[in-house]
Amino acid sequence: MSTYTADSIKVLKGLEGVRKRPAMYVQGGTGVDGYHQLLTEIIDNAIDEALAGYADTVEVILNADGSVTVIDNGRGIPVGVMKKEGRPAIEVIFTELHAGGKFDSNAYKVSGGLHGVGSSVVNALSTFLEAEVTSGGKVHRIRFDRGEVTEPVHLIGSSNNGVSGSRVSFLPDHGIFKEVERFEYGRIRRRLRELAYLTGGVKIILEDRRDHLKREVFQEKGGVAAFAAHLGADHKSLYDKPILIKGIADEIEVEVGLIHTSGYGQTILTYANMITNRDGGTQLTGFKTAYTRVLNNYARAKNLIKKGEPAPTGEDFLEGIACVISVKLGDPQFESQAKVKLLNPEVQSAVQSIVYEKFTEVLEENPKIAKAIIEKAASAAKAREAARKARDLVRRASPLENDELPGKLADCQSEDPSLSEIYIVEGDSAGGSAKQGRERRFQAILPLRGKILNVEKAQIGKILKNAEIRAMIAAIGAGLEGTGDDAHFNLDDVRYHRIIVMTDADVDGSHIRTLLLTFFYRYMRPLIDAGYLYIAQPPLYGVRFGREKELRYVYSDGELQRLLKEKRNRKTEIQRFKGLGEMNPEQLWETTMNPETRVLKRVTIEAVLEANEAFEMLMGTEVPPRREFIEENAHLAQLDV
Ligand code: 1YM
Repeated sequence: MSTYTADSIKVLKGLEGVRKRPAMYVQGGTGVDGYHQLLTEIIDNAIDEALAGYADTVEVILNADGSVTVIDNGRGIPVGVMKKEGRPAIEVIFTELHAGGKFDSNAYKVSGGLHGVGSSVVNALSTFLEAEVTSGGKVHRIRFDRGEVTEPVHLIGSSNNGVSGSRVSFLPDHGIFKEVERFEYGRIRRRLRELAYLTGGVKIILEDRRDHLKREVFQEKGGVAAFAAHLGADHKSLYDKPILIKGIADEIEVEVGLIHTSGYGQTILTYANMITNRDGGTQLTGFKTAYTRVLNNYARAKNLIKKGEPAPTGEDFLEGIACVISVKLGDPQFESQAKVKLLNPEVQSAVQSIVYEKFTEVLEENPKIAKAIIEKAASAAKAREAARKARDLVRRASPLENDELPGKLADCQSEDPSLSEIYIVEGDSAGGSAKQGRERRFQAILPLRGKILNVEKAQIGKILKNAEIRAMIAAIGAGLEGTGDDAHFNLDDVRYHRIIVMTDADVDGSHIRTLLLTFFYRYMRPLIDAGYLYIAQPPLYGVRFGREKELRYVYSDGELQRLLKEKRNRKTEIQRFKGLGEMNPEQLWETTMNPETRVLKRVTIEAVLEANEAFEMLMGTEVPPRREFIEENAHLAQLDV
């Protein structure tokens, strides 16, 4: 047997293994996640070429036939025959498992999705894969079907204008990714936009040729600093330009972008080799240590904390920050397959020393910025003190953490949370109807009076004094999180596994619903993650037809139009329900509360980042688009938050 044949048998065996057990090679499995990871892998190869300095443009095209094309203007994937293998490099790259690392001359490879198994896995799991390489004035092409070479590398043309690059097209095998329909524009867009920030200047184009042509260009020369500004854009910033900290230590590239805003939350995104680490890790620890130390030193040296005032803690210094920490290194180690946390200890010291040195410089050179940050932290410290006192007060008056239930609550009889529901109802009169109409064995009612507090705009001390909020905390019975100190939200203590927000179907109702969702999002987030939060859907109209006057409930304007068309010939009576209070208890039960007939929308968080954006856009700013947005989106749940 010639080495060529022996090699190809080995290769086939390898790729066969991938097709037999795809989940072993693709971290996201054979669902939508895995499907998109194939694309991520090819995109990452193109991005690597850009980061190595050889390409400045990467293009992704979603083709009409469902396949995808990725193009870069780099050196071109090598097509020459490799002496040792006796085969063209490009063929080896797309057919040999683990080919990636062996040739990589890059200091690091950013691709993370397939833990380095790379291009050959994409090939094995695609009905076809085609690559065209332009380099040295020649254009070559190779094609594979389900991992097997069907057209070996051959010359297809010449190119005399000095351009070079790679173009890879493939169609994931739907016999393997059975339940996946197609590539999702939104998901790909999100990743490309993120990459545009993280690469700091690479031009990234996304084109969709499937339904109607759509094309977007992402290019962020401002890099992580622009990213931070974007994350903080919904609040007023405390100074003009975001701060950029950059450096290399111990062969680890560190980039931090940050800005301080008038908001009260903190948004910190952490990346290692462009992979997001949701739980941070050593890069985050290194940053926080240096950041706090620098600010403490500065405040002390310049006497910026007044005598008798509480000293800011690390968390106080982070109030209102929007920050992106990105590190690139040769051998990233993660806590789990999901790569949620970075472990490399050397990263902590690298980030710490770079942030310490550069951030000190920034403060020395910009005393106004330094003063703004420290004043903000001092006020956070005061608010924290006040909150602690308020919490103590609240505990004494009507303890958050004991069993005392609010007077307005009409509780259910069941004590089994998995069977119990609570309706949080706008207004006392609707609350009254709901109390009469409910099935008291498992349905509890908590009426709220008027508008609830906008928690985005209030400090925690004030939030905890608000009667409506205290009633919700006590009724739900699981505390709250995000208030610093020792406060926790404990999902196991939740008294109802269905928490149903029921507000009027008008602008005020949707505003109240938004305020409630914001509260839950900020302070009882695990409720949403667990799928316990719902929105009730009361009808908009009651319509009667003809002589027998049968009453039909209608839940949207579109439905009303359809119904009117359908029953055109019968002169009709339309009643618009302006508020829940206009329905009697029986009607409320029948339309909105009876588990057999009602429609509930579950509130989910698709992407934390987008939820954040949506909420901040809705709740955080002073700008007018907010009201417009609320009015247009009477049904917030449709936002997918
Ligand atoms: C659309 C996807 O894969 N571009 C790409 C890949 C490579 C190179 C350039 C490249 C890298 C190197 C030298 C090097 C790859 N090369 C290899 C291997 N775009 C896309 N552009 N010359 C060209 O890293 O030294 C693997 S990928 F293995 F040949 F080096």
